[in-house]
Amino acid sequence: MSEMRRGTDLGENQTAANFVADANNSNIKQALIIVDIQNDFCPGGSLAVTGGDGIVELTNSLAEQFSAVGDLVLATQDWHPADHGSFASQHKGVTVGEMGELSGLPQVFWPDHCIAETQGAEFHPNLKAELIDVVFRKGTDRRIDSYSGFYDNDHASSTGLAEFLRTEGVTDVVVVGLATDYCVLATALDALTEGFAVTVISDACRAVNISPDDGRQALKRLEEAGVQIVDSSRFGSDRIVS
Ligand code: VGL
Ligand code: ZN
Repeated sequence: MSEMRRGTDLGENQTAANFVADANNSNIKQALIIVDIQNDFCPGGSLAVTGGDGIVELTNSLAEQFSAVGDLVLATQDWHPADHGSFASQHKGVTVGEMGELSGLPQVFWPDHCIAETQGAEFHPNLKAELIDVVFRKGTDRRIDSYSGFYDNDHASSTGLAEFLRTEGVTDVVVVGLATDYCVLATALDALTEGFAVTVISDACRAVNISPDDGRQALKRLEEAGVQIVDSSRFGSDRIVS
């Protein structure tokens, strides 16, 4: 597998154009995973991430690049029942942002958000949804939270994303979206565990930052785990980097 993935390393002297060419001329098959770019995570939403809408244009241009060369564009969608156990509103005396436990796991209690079939759960209106090949919904079981696009937080139930990627012959995934410190983090870590080569495009993500450094810490954790963290200026078919 490591042989197959060598071309994913964007070396010092390699151009981003080469990177894309390599990806298209070898056994590497890439998929873009757009994590939770939904109204509730954008300004005006119930769990608004600062600047959450600021990644939409960059995400669209990445999706266009992937789509143009026949690579898959996938998205995850946080999709909760109205009585989801991660909502502070479901627990007596619990306030938003407080830590507690859900299904025996540590849990941050959130404002009600991304309730299935509501406007808050819809993708940001400027996200080019027509470029998305398949959407994977998560967080549908009220008893447990699901930050990762692959598994619930207890890893007991799968969304089918890993199986789908393998069926499609995908070797490398590129992750962008909201939020860096929760769903991007969990999705990228699970992707690694599932054996994919993983890149996170840092400027195409935004963090909740309950603590001001959470986003930065998440990227550090990802890098230490083996995820390639890159800026979009070093990732793209139409840019030359030195
Ligand atoms: C998310 C908190 C709760 C996320 C989802 O998409 O990062 N964060 N639900
Ligand atoms: Zn959620």
